[in-house]
Amino acid sequence: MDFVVRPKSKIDPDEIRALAMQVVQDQHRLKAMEGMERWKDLLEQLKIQLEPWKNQLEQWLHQPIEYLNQIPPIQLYAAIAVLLISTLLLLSFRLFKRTKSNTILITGLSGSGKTVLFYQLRDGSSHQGTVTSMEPNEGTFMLNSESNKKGKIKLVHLVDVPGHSRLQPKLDEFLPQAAGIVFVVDSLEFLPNSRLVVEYLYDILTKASVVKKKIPLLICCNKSDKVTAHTKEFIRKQIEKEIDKLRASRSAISAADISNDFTLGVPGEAFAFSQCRNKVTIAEASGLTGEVERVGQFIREHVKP
Ligand SMILES: Nc1nc2c(ncn2[C@@H]2O[C@H](COP(=O)(O)OP(=O)(O)OP(=O)(O)O)[C@@H](O)[C@H]2O)c(=O)[nH]1
Ligand SMILES: [Mg+2]
Repeated sequence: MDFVVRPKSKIDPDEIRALAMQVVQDQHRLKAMEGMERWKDLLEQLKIQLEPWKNQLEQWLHQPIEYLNQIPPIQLYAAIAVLLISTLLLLSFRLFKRTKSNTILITGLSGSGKTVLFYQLRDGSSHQGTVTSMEPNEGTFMLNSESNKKGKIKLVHLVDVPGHSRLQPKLDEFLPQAAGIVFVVDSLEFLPNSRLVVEYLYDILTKASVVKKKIPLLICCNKSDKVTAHTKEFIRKQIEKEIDKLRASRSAISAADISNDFTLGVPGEAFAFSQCRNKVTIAEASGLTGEVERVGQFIREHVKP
């Protein structure tokens, strides 16, 4: 059998492949360079277009810089300080305004009529037959007396804190956000409960959270619909007298367990509500019959529309 021996090719395939690769790479590089050239041209054009603007800006800035250089440094620093302080004041004022609370707390002994008052303010009805509250009753709403008013009215967040002695500490949870306190007193059963009423009121009026923030308080002499109800003047005098006595006994045992954050009144003078750091006012009302105008007024005074 004859075999044809082919002569070995002089063309090396690897060399050809390498050459082809080289050509492709060169083409890519050429394209990239062309692209870059185009960008460079564009940037150049932009630079030329922006040149007049740059000159104009320099001209504008030149005058104020010259002017600033002429002002003595002290005057300049003073002007900057005034600007900074007024900006800070403006910001803090806006912040303060935004965080102004709309919370009003209704508190007082059990059975004084807080829950009836709460519903009267909300719905204009008394929800007869309420039972002793075991939980704070709260809601955010428009006062019923203002339901016909037009325009923007700020909603009120009302919290009725139960008067049961075990639940009274709940008040502390709400005090930090309070814009005002309505302290409800049963004007019918005032005398038999006066000691308890005064102790609770005294504790509230001496709390740091109340004194420091000067939270206004309204003593609401409730159940004024009954003829046997005591007048607000009688109740005010009686409470002031009782606070006077309580103050003396509390300061005598100040080293003992009962400790109040602040003391009330002026030492050596008979106690009067006018001596309190926070504003204390007194009004008559009847949650049952809907005579709650003074309470509504107090709320609006401290929750601005
Ligand atoms: N005559 C009269 N009775 C009222 C008035 N307000 C409330 N009452 C009555 O007093 C009782 C107690 O009322 P509530 O509103 O439940 O008392 P509260 O203060 O919420 O009591 P606690 O939830 O236990 O803290 C109820 O029988 C009411 O009908 C009022 O203005 N006049
Ligand atoms: Mg209640």
